[in-house]
Amino acid sequence: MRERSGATRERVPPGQVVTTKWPVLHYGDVPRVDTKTWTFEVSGLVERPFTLTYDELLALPQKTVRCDIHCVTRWSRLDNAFEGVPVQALLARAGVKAEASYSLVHAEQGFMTNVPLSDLDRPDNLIALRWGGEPLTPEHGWPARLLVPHLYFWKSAKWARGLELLAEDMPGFWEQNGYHMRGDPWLEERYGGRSLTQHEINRLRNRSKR
Ligand SMILES: Nc1nc2c(c(=O)[nH]1)N[C@H]1C(S)=C(S)[C@@H](COP(=O)(O)O)O[C@H]1N2
Ligand SMILES: [Mo]
Repeated sequence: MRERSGATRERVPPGQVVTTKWPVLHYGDVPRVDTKTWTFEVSGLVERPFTLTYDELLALPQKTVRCDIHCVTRWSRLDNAFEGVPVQALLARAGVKAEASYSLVHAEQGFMTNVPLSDLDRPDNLIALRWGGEPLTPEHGWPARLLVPHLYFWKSAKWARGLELLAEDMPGFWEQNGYHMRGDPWLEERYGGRSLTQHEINRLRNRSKR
């Protein structure tokens, strides 16, 4: 942890502490991934759903995003250089339908996180493949993770496998366990209240598929 200069303070949301390390945080085990069978799917309320192989994803135009990341457990890491495929390029290719207003990001082992479409459809969001010029390490999400740098980092699903566009909001894994549905670090949208029951989750899932 470092002392904060004035300039740093302006970049660090309330209640956060800067770290120069990059902690590893996730539920469950680091999945084993075989890039020969790996796919990335864009589905749900889109005109042209599609599935990419790993090689097809790698062949798409990529860009570098320099950003700060903010974990809800109160660490922030400044000046990260992620490289990957812009989420907006995938959304444009799929053709998001007018009814879509939310998304669920799907990852290995059934992990999900929900992101409103207005937060997903932003130029700094990536399907990130590299960090600091090197491929992501397995514990940080190799081969591909979502990057949504303006929201708390739990929305940046590691080991991402797809985006599903939905009409209604549907809580993902951490959100079902009480994390906020949106997660803006500048508004300290950390926890949204109580955890949901399985019955409530099933009801929401049926509604969002309508
Ligand atoms: N698949 C998956 N992605 C995940 C998580 C998880 O449990 N599973 N945890 C989230 C949380 S809570 C955080 S803070 C970040 C941590 O990313 P890092 O380990 O690369 O720092 O990953 C997010 N992405
Ligand atoms: Mo987190």
